[in-house]
Amino acid sequence: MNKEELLTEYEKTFGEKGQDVFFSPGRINVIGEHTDYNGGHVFPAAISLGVYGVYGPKDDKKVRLFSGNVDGDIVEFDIDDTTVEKGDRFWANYFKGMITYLREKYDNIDHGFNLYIKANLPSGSGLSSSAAIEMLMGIILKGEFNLDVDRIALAKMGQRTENEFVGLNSGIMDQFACIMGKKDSAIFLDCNTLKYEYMPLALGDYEIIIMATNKPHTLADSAYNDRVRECHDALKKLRQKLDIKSLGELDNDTFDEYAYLINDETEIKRARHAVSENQRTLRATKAMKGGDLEKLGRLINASHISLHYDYEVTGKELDTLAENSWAQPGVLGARMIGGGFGGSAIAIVKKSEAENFKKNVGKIYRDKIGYDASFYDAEIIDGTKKIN
Ligand code: GAF
Repeated sequence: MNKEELLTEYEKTFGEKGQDVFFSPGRINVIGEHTDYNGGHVFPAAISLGVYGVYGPKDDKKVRLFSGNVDGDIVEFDIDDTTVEKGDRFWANYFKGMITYLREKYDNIDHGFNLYIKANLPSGSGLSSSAAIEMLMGIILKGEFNLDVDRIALAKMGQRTENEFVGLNSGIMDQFACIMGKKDSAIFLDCNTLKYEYMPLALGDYEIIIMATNKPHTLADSAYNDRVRECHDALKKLRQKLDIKSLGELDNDTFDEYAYLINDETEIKRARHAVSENQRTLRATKAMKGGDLEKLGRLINASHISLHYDYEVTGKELDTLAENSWAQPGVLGARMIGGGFGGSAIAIVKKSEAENFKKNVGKIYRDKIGYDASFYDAEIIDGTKKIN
């Protein structure tokens, strides 16, 4: 959608003219899955699929939200209302959390607004529409009220919104990627220290293809929180003998030597993934820097294997996409991304094979799963910003 169309939609919805238009990207993650809340590394990038927002300030204290993607009414609440929303209004929590945490710090947020949002990425696609929305809200309020808040602080508030308003005990990767994204680069982020480095996604003759499973409903949130708890419990047991704060501090050999302390099959598998995935991420970014794309591809495949067998967050839709990608000509690597259970996968595919790839994997997926996957060639872009 272009800016004019979005402004027209705003006017139709609220009966007056909107002031500014923003875009907040979703994200992919090259490698480093379920490592963020384990104090490990991630390697995500912001993409050209995300959420638009049209903003208009109001004199009263009401926030009025309308989503062009959801079949529903305007959701309205007061800026000082901090209750968690349930049912049909649940999606307002992504905004409410951000407003609440910003108002805790800045007392000049004294009036409400109208906001029309429209996503060009499918919800539930595992491409972080929720983080995109949180960061959209953060950047809009930062601009409107001239807040002296930096982007990383906004990412932290987004994570807190997930944890406390949405009930997902997520790490910081998604918000960080959406708001700190840089054109044509991925972000190599240490989630323990929040030190980061931009690395050009120099893929030469290859491109990243996003594959959305379109799986309708998952119970991803409760299974996600189970994984967080299992890793936490494993860490507690390892700390009887190891002086560590997170699983991300361990290398594979040390984990191997001390895993006996965990003494629980599920927790051993979860922690083994957290440790090995972090180590893979370190190796993958080295491979990327050294231009060894084949190695990067193998590590991406290994990530999927570990997410399948040790972390058990893939499922038949994501496995069908990844495993059949591996078998296609011109593919360096493929894996699920995000929380898992549904959502999306990525494949690194030779540009000249891309159309063939989509056709072949698309057909296998439809035959096996019974409905279509969607394929996207997204661009890697800058983080959340106003559209001029
Ligand atoms: C979801 C979470 F929101 C992230 O914090 C991250 O843990 C990811 O799953 C898995 O790597 O997107």
